[in-house]
Amino acid sequence: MPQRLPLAAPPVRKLPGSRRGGLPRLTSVLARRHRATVWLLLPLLLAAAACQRHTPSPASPAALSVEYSARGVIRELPATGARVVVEHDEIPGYMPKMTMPLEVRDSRELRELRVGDTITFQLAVTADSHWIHTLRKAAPAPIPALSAAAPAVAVPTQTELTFTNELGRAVTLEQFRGKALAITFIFTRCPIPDYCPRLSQNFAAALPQLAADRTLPTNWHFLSITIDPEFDTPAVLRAYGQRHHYDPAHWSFLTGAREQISDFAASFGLTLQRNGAQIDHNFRTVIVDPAGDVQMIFPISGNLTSALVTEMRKALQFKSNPDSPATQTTLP
Ligand SMILES: [Cu+2]
Repeated sequence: MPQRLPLAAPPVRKLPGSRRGGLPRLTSVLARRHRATVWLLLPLLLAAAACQRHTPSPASPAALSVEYSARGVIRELPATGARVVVEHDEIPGYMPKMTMPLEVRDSRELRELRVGDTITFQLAVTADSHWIHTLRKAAPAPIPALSAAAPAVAVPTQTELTFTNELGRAVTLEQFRGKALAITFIFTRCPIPDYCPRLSQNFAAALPQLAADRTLPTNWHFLSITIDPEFDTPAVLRAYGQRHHYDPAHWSFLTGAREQISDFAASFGLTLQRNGAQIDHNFRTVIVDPAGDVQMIFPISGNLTSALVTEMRKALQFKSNPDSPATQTTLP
């Protein structure tokens, strides 16, 4: 069974107000899985944070205890610094397959590499640190996307996930049921061109392509949800949308309670760390079909425009009515 769109916040933290309906049903494998990941990664994240405060000194050869050969796909490359996020295969004898930040001590090794590249590398582990070196590009990676074949999650029939859109109106995710959705998480102050600005450009470029296709049904919508809700008020979001020539009929910008948004984003594997006006974050663009099934999660930034258009077409043509073949053109 496919992963379903969690229309209500994962029950990690208490939200204000009452809870009704199916919300507790979302005591989901999904939420538990991500919490498990966070706990698993916590020592590494703390170590990474500690590393940013003082430059790690290269370990002396005597301190080197063990080296592993590994292979993985680059999921994030920092604009500066030398920490790379790699989704690596199992490293036998050391750790299972996972996505994690890894320190690269010689940042020149990152020069030729891009997000989505498959690499082989050496992982050096000493008693008190670990880093990677000898990064080599391997065979090209397939389209970078997480499989949506995650453990099944029941969709609550009631939702208390309420946002405010860029026009200042209250909206719930439930209102978008029956539409194919592309959901992404951004903040308007994000200064790194290849991060949030790129995600918004993806939507801005995909929107007219979908809108111009008269063979497509029109029950689709883009949602850009801010991870900086205190700053990104409806007015700020609206101005941001206008800068991206957004069409309110097909693209909404949502703000809301910070915890609720963080929890919702975390249910797709988005992690974020606030750092003054900046937010360190990874990327999730989620394609949801009209039935509420998560079809695809893109865990990267970069130019996803054509992949987005393709996935939205798929969601609309193949999944909006499972009994009907690809030619169906349901209009809302
Ligand atoms: Cu950003």
